[in-house]
Amino acid sequence: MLDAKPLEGGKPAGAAPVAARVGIGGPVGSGKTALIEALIPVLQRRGINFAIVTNDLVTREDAERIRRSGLIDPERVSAVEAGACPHTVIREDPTLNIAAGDDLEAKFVGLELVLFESGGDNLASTFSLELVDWWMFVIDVAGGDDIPRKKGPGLLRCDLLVVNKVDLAPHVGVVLEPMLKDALRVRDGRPVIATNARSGEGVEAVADAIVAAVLFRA
Ligand SMILES: Nc1nc2c(ncn2[C@@H]2O[C@H](COP(=O)(O)OP(=O)(O)O)[C@@H](O)[C@H]2O)c(=O)[nH]1
Ligand SMILES: [Mg+2]
Repeated sequence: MLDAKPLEGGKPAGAAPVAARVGIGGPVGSGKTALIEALIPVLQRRGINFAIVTNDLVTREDAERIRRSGLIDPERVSAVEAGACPHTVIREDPTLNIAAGDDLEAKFVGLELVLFESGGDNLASTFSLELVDWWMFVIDVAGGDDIPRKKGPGLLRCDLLVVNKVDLAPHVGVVLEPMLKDALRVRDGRPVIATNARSGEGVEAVADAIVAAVLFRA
């Protein structure tokens, strides 16, 4: 993965067409991997040719979990070991992730989409647009209904904010509607989708958003 191919404007030299690249960031445990697991069958049903890159601090745990899930050809899942700072490899120096995406694209002809799961970070993590065309940020209801009001750059700047674990709201004393309203308000009305990655609630809407934003399909 370190022997990245020569890059021309972030794309592999001579390779066309280039798959759309979508980032999935957010705090540890918010449900990024669970959302990917829920998205896999939805994207497959829509006939989308896609692959996944995960980022963990010093392990390949998320990649192994997705590979073992039986939901997708394990060869379509790559792992980048992010080292100490997960945001470094999605923002300051995304070379390893770009190379992982390029490798997948070289391996799977006609690849249309690569999903990049960031290592869990804090509310400040954002993706470099050298790496992704579009990115979402996943927070969860159990993290507290004050999270949107804390306005981290990840939450504010992402193309889509996902508020996951809506099923847990009654158990953690959160009233969902005001939390979603706060999220929409701090984002000046840019998209917010509520999900339960375990039951699949809201996941079709996330797929719709990805498809409309980067695959330009209805
Ligand atoms: N109740 C509930 N649990 C969830 C949901 N999404 C994820 N989880 C659980 O939250 C934990 C962390 O999820 P994971 O996908 O590993 O988070 P990540 O660190 O952001 O990738 C796991 O135990 C998941 O099963 C959800 O929508 N509802
Ligand atoms: Mg994960």
